[in-house]
Amino acid sequence: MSDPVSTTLPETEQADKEFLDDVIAGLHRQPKQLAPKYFYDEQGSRYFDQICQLEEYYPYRTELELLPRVAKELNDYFHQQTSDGIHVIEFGAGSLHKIKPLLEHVEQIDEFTAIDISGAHLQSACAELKNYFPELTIHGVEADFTRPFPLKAEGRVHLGFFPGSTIGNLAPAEAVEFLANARQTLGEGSYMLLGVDTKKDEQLLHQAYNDSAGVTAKFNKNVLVRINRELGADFDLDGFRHEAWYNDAKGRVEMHLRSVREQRVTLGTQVFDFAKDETIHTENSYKYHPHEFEDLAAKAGWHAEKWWLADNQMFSVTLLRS
Ligand code: AVJ
Repeated sequence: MSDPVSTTLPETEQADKEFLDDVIAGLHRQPKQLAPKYFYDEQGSRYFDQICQLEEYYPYRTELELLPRVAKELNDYFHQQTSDGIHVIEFGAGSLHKIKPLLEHVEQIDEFTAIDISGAHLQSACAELKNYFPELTIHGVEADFTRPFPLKAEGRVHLGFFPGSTIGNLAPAEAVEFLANARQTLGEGSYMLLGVDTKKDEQLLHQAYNDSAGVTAKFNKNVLVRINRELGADFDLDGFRHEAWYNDAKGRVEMHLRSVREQRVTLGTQVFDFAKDETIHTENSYKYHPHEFEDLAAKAGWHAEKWWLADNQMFSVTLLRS
């Protein structure tokens, strides 16, 4: 009899094997957990785009409104610093909406590398961007952005770009490690521009991750849909409920999938038992005051050169210098 796990697994695909290994390891942990990067298959990336259009989800729109002001100031700043061309490297680039204000206002940018785990989504986003900015050299790289990658030193300015508070998915120690790796990758004399969500009223945070249309719930559950489809598991989607809350002590929003009853889930030869009310922890979204983030970046060797706060203080952008 064939093993249902290995038959659905293309052996050549390293990434699929890692997905399987991570899921098994995560579901054997106590408490159970899954990494948020696994939300983003084709459907998951679409759900995330829908979240960004929600009234309750303030981070996307607040940052997008702040970025033109940031970009205009950056343009002046870089003209003072250098006459070289700027190569922007975006980590976890998604649908490439955030880069547009930078490309519109920072005149020295002539090259753009977008790294994202969702390959097909990235390719179409890159093609669309090329229509808007035909002069720009664009590279799309399908990869987990937390892995170090080689970047050729060509005597030009490297500007890392990490918008959307994606850094909030990492625990503070992991964020320091990521920032230190990015500093290594980008090299001496480089810069990094990050969008960071701020600490704020708990009610607003709660609403942002518990939207009334239920899109965030679908996004959260999509990881189970994906595990069923790609790895052949038998999660009953009605057996789990979306939950998100602000953990004040840790300064983060947590997302979980809570088992509505006692149940057993099978994945190939693996069996996972869930108690009633047991959760799978699927995401952390850390929030930082600008000065807290400055301290975090300093631990990775970066100097916070400038920072901007939205008028309503709901979101911040920080420029780091190596
Ligand atoms: C893309 C990680 C920044 O944490 O707000 C949105 C993902 N999760 N709604 C966030 C997310 C639930 C988002 N990040």
